[in-house]
Amino acid sequence: MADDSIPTVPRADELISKAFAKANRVEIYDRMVFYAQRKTALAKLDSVSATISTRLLKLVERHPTIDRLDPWRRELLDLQVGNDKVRKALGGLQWCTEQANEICRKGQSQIRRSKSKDFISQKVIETYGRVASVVRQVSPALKVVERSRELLLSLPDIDAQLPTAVVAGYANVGKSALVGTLSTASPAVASYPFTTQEIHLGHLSVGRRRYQVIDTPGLLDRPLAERNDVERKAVLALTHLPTVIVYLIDPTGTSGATLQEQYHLLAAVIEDFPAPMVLVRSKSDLPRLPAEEEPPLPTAAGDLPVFEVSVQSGLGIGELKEGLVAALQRLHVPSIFVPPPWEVAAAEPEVEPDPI
Ligand SMILES: Nc1nc2c(ncn2[C@@H]2O[C@H](COP(=O)(O)OP(=O)(O)O)[C@@H](O)[C@H]2O)c(=O)[nH]1
Ligand SMILES: [Mg+2]
Repeated sequence: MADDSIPTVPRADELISKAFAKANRVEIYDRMVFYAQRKTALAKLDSVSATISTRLLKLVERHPTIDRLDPWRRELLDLQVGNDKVRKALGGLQWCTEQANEICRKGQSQIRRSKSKDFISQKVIETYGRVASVVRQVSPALKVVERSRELLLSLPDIDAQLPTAVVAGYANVGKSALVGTLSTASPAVASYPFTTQEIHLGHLSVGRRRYQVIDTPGLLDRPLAERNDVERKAVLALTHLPTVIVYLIDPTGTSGATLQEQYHLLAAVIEDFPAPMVLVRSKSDLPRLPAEEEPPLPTAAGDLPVFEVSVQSGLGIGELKEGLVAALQRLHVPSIFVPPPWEVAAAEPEVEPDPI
């Protein structure tokens, strides 16, 4: 997504010293010493306002508009930084460029009218001071934008418009093996915010269609009720993606989890996640319990399609792909996320900087 291009965010004092250092190198020649001094002073202030406004406006323009972010990223950004805070911070930076330009322009107009060398050097120093002060005022806003940038850049490279299979189930039931088999290339690993977990992101191509496959070790392996509030919201944010949950059941006993335990989690995942689901019984190349010794599926899972597969022998993988793709195609995928007009209005930059 476009967040690759969010430029690095300077600290207020860095921006100030960079702008002044650059302006201090400006020197305009004129045969008349006084005119040389006056033209140089005017050009220095041009340089200061250009450096500051270019840098700040680039930050504002290249930061994704919150209301155009896909709902998954928007939710995670809200959890991490607070979307209102980010909106205000961006508004604050915009305000700062306008103030800095205005201060320089006023300084210049007084310098233009002056015939005194002392007045001019005094005015340059005074204008620098006023510019530095408005930039310092947005120091908290710069920190907020930096946190927003860090979060957006750290997120896994998930395309919120692609139908996505999220693979869930106990540890060692065969999730990674299955995601590896379904994926065209080897899955990319990325950390998932607010959890200590990583997710593995692969792609499944069928004909010209592409789908995402996400392996979520540790995200969907225990009921959400056992997580803290932020973690729970971060995991639930996955349901903002067009998602089919693939729940793996290992009936061989080799994973270390009993069927009772796996069904208990299955019932919790069904309850926690409002997403269509397919069930997969893994490792079908291995011996399993006699059918009569298996506990019944949770009632809520009674009508779900079940696929018996073995990653080892390839058995059932073709059927699973077909069934999964059919479920993925039935998902409603918003073509482009377009915000309602009242959200656009609310996103208009504020006039004052955030006084945090
Ligand atoms: N025999 C057999 N072993 C499998 C199969 N799928 C996975 N395994 C093994 O089960 C273990 C756990 O698999 P893994 O994919 O890491 O499980 P995860 O923790 O759910 O990701 C590994 O040793 C795999 O080699 C299968 O279809 N057949
Ligand atoms: Mg795994």
